Amino acid sequence: MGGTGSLVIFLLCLMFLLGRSPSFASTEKEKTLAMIKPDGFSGNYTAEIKRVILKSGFNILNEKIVHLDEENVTVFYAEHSKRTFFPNLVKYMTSGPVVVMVLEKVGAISDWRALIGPTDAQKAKITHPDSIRALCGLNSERNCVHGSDSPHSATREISFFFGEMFSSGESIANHDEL
Ligand code: FUP
Repeated sequence: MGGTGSLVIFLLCLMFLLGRSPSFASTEKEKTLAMIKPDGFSGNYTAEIKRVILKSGFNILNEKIVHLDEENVTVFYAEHSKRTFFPNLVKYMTSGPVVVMVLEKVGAISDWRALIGPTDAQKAKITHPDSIRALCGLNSERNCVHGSDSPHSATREISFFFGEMFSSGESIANHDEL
């Protein structure tokens, strides 16, 4: 067998040993949690944001409107609970209803993060003018939308909203104006 044949066999063995199949792994659909925060919802940005979502090739698998309380926000943003901005974040996130959606597509997590833009909406308006946060966010606190930042967060956040906890959330299908 020639050098090329040996190389192919070596690479196949390596892929097998690593338990990977590059040609399939990158085409697997992924789910992420998207949220339209209180200012996005009350500012009537929901329809526009959903248009962008669908135009960008995501499927919206599930969606509903919920009004978070302080305990919900404390659990959802647990990693930030010791930060100085946390009390304001709780106030803002409980100030009105939010829309939560499960989005699905290949590369959903990073694609949705790219669409929403940087955390600080003020910076987004300069560096990412086409992003959703540039469209409807105000600053690093009131930044209009949320997106899971990793597969682990996506699993946790989807189950947070679409597990038992918020089974009483209103289906968005009841809101024709959206
Ligand atoms: P992101 O992943 O882009 O939502 O950003 P972070 O996880 O860093 O922050 C989560 C949320 O904390 C932000 F969406 C808003 C809030 N926050 C503030 O209020 N002030 C800050 O300086 C940073 C974040």
